[in-house]
Amino acid sequence: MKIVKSFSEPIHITRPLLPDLNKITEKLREIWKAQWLTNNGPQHSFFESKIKETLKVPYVSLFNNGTIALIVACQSLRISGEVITTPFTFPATPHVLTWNGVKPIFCDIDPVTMNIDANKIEALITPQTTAILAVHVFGTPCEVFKIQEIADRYGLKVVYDAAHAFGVEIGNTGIGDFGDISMFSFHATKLFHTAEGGALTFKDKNLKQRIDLLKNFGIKNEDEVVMPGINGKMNEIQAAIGLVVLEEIEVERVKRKKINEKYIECLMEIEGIKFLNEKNIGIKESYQYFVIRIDEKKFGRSRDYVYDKFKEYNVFTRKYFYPLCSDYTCYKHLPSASSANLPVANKIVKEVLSLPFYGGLTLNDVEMICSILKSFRG
Ligand code: T4K
Repeated sequence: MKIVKSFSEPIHITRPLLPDLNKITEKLREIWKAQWLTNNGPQHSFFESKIKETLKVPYVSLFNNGTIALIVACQSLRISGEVITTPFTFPATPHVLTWNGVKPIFCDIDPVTMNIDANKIEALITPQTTAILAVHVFGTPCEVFKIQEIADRYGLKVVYDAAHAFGVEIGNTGIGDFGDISMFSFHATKLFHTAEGGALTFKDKNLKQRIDLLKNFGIKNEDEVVMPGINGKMNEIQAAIGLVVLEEIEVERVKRKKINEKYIECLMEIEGIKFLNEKNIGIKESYQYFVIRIDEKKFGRSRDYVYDKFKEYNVFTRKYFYPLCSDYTCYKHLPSASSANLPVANKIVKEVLSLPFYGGLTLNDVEMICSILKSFRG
């Protein structure tokens, strides 16, 4: 039997893209010289224009993190009552609804993409529904055309949590160009980051002014505060990091594409292991996560067994997005949170495992991770 070795150093789920420190220092010098640290400084303005170009969207507003950005997105659209969303996501998604005084209504997910199942949205619409908050989970686009068609028919707003979808395109259209507003997260764990940070993208020119006011306490000028805003501003250091990281993003994407291919090559033959995004024709991918699904019956071991066992080999995988948001103590009382209402999500959440995925991982590391996984078969 082949001997499977452990890693000598811990292998994490991700590592941030860290550009040459000299490039960051150079930017910090510019900031120090300008004596301007936040509140719409020169780095921020330049970065905003760069992000607009990169994401191929008409309007952008930068934020200090993705969660605050999403809270402001809901405020700016005056979303109220009930919003249909997915239970298979990071806690931030339903929490922003609660912070807006809105009731999340959980909709089941698609068995392949793991995104909200567009075919199940309509049955959940009530007179209180004002919007759909969908997530491009792991960077896979939602059924944007079908969702828009439903929203138009019922007069609903569409907000996308595109936290994982930096640079994703459908055809030649930036993913942030769909729906009323999309939110991108620039957290350190994302393909593209500003340490912490985020952005909203949208098509409506009037929203630009409203969103920019909302993220700056509603201050219009020294004499007028026109709405109850919050502090959502991205600072100059975050913007500077973003400008430097942006220069390296395509190189990182190519590295991740190769790692993705290596994983598929090594895992293809294993019975009971499925991948996400096997065929995504016409889609430019984010390469944000590498996610597998483990069929316990066919693989002979459960996802939880694999997750625990990997640690013995110094490999730290993640069960994103377990537990389902519908199982949180703050949401499980909702009728839409019942497992009978969410059969696909409840099945998938026990199968998913995100494997280490970042540009610094070598192809040899990937082969080792896959050999370790193979050795777990029951
Ligand atoms: N919507 C969705 C769908 C999201 O996934 C997220 C965030 C949001 C909204 C909210 O956006 P932000 O407000 O965060 O901009 C991480 C991230 O903190 C979070 O941003 C992300 N989603 C989520 C999927 O992953 P944790 O709790 O898993 O992070 P943590 O600290 O356990 O880090 C994971 C691993 O990454 C570590 O084990 C090692 C590595 N790491 C992490 C950091 C922070 C590093 O190597 N260096 C670092 O600086 O949430």
